[in-house]
Amino acid sequence: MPAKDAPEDFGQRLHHLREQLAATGADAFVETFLVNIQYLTGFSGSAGTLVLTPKASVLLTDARYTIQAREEAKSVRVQIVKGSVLDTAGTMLKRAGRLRMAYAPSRMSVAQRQKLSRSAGAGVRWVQREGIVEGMRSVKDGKEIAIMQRAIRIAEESFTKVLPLIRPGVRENDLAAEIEYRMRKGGASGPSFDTIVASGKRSALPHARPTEKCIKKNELVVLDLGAILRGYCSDLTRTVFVGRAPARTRGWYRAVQEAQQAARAAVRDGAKALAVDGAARAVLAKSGLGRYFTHSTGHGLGREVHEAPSLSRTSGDHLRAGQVVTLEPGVYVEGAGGIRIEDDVLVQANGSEMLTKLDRDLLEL
Ligand SMILES: [Mn+2]
Repeated sequence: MPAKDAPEDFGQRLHHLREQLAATGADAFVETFLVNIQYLTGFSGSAGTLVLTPKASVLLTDARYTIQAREEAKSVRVQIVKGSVLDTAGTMLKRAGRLRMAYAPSRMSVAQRQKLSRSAGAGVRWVQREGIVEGMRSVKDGKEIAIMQRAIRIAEESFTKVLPLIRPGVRENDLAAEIEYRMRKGGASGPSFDTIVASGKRSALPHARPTEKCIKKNELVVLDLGAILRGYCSDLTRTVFVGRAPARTRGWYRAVQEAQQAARAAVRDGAKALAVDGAARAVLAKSGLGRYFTHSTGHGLGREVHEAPSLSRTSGDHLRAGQVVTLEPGVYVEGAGGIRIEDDVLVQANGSEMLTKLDRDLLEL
């Protein structure tokens, strides 16, 4: 089968992971974070532990997943465990001899770690290795990007279908429900996060939850939505005005739009993520809106709706070709309202490709 038509190459991912572990002086690895396990093996169950020793790659799970694990995780040995998965994993490590065992402290609970080391015994030396799988995940291959483009399309189509419903008298909750229903009907397995519909003064809350509040004339409405397709997330925000927007609101909108354009112009392989954030921030500062931009410019997008890299003021990340990041500057003025425009962008060698195709000019409904 030619590579580009092949399903996700889990064997290749495991091989790549082993190379990276070796480069950091580790010869074994344990993963309990399910998102990483699915990326590495294809297994989509809700319980499991992946163990890599110098000689074996083993997915341990329980009897609920006997059939599913063998169907999904073909590049590893599947072991169905009757008792405690972690105890069994630890015992397996004990038998494997002396190991330098890498694990990511941010992805493993203290209780999991204690259970593993208790049954693994003194022959295993535990070494902390943060972000190895997340680093691999952040750079997408063509197949992953194609799936993400479809996830974006589902969100865009849902937004477009719901647009005629945004009118005075409609509740925020109803719009959020309609958006999520449309995404499901469009093929999504679910929303990437709880859909945000925030109107009027509530639009100044960047992460508002939809409420029973009815939309009124002459209000801003922020809609932030995303679809999950085959495990990959999209993330999209549009802000609309119900009625004719006053000059001040148009000015804010234009500034946010320009901030997003400036951020996009800074996106390319090798760019400092904080420089992308800085480009957006500089535009808003110049418009006198700097203090109303209260969050970071964007984040990586993939199997998690927020993943590496971080496009923030303090980020130490460098962008790499193949990463998909959001660009989502905003202004939030207490008592008045908020505006955010969010699109998903693919980092390329000399620039970027805008994956979101939806128009981003101010919509007056
Ligand atoms: Mn986002």
